[in-house]
Amino acid sequence: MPVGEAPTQGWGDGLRLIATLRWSAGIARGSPRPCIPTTLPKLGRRVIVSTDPSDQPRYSIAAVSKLTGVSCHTLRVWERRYGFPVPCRTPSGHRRYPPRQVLLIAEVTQRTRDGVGVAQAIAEARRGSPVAPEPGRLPALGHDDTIPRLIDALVRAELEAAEARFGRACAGLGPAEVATRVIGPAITEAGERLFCGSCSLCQERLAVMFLLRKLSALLDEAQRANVRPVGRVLSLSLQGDRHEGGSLMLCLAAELAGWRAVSLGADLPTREIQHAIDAWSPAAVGISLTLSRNIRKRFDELARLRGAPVFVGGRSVVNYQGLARRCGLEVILGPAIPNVARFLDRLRDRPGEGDGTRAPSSPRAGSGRE
Ligand code: B12
Repeated sequence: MPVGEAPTQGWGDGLRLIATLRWSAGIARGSPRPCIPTTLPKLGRRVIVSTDPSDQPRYSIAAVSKLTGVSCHTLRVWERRYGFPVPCRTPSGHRRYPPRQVLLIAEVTQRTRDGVGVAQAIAEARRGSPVAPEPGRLPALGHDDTIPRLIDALVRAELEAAEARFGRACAGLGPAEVATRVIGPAITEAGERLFCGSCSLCQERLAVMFLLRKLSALLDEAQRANVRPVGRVLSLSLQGDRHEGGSLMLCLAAELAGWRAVSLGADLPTREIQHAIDAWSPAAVGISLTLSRNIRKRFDELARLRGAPVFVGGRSVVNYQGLARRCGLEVILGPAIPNVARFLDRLRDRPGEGDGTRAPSSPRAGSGRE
């Protein structure tokens, strides 16, 4: 893709902003990627990205939250607790973050996902140098070049090489680790390459499809090993959301925890969830939320479901926790593995559940609005 010619979609641009800033701030790990768009659409407007990324506070807390995936609440807590990030204030007192702060927040988030503690990651961001993960916490394999080399092979469609690299990356890892330390980060890497223009859509698709197949294979294996499941858990993503990765992760998490995951795939109309509950009496329904489009409408629909507790998680849930809870949904934050297992363990201990029998047949509590 020529420099400056951006795809038109919203959040891809956010990621590209971060990639751009990483490049222009000169703090990228490894070699800079060939993506230096000069204009970016931001929340519907075109804005010029300065060559000095530390200037011009322009992003509201909500925009930063959407760009980085860190909730507004967490940004305020970090500010209070660690003195980071340090936004400017408008005359009316609203926070405004300069692009460089957005980059640093994204760096901190990435490092925490890699197993570094928040305080440490913030100290590192301030110093501009990486630190080792806390002892006992597993880093993503992305610290070395295993994941990038796997994606290199995939975007070149060298499938035998990709198989070999995937096999090496997974050596000695259990299924949960393969999913969380290899497949998840590799899908993210492929997505980042697309959005910063260093690979094309067909290359990203090839890589993502390869990795989703690996995730499905792990799921098959986990299902075969799980011979006496505790109860059924439905897994899906909602109508309008075609992302399957989160719901497959959810299935894997459930199977590894001893439950039978019934995968209903992506883009499922809510009325079908009700049919599935009526037909198969699951102990719970798990929903992976990647997009926040129409989220209020969807939550209102979910509030009317009867017959099984509904839990939601995924990247879009973070800013809609209150609304979700008011709609009677259970909110699970963080990665599907291990958090789904923790939730299901608690569910097993509730009377009348965990054996596939139904929860009380009442609608979910108040479908309030945010
Ligand atoms: C692959 C992909 C696609 C593929 C999906 C193919 C498929 N068969 O699944 C396709 C091409 C269809 C696609 C389309 C679009 N995509 Co897309 N896509 C991605 C990509 C690259 C990977 C998503 C993925 O599978 N990740 C792997 C899974 C395992 O990770 P995950 O979903 O984050 O799940 C983790 C956690 O969130 C959590 N989790 C997930 N679910 C649950 C549930 C529970 C209960 C719990 C506890 C935890 C949990 O656990 C997982 C880790 O263990 C991401 C970029 C990225 N870096 O992630 C963009 C991304 C998700 N897509 C995005 C967008 C904007 C789109 C499009 C709108 C683009 C467009 N303009 O067309 C469309 C929307 C289409 C639609 N209607 O759904 C944005 C979403 C931003 C947002 N939240 O608003 C992203 C983040 C890219 C970006 N940075 O801009 N996409």
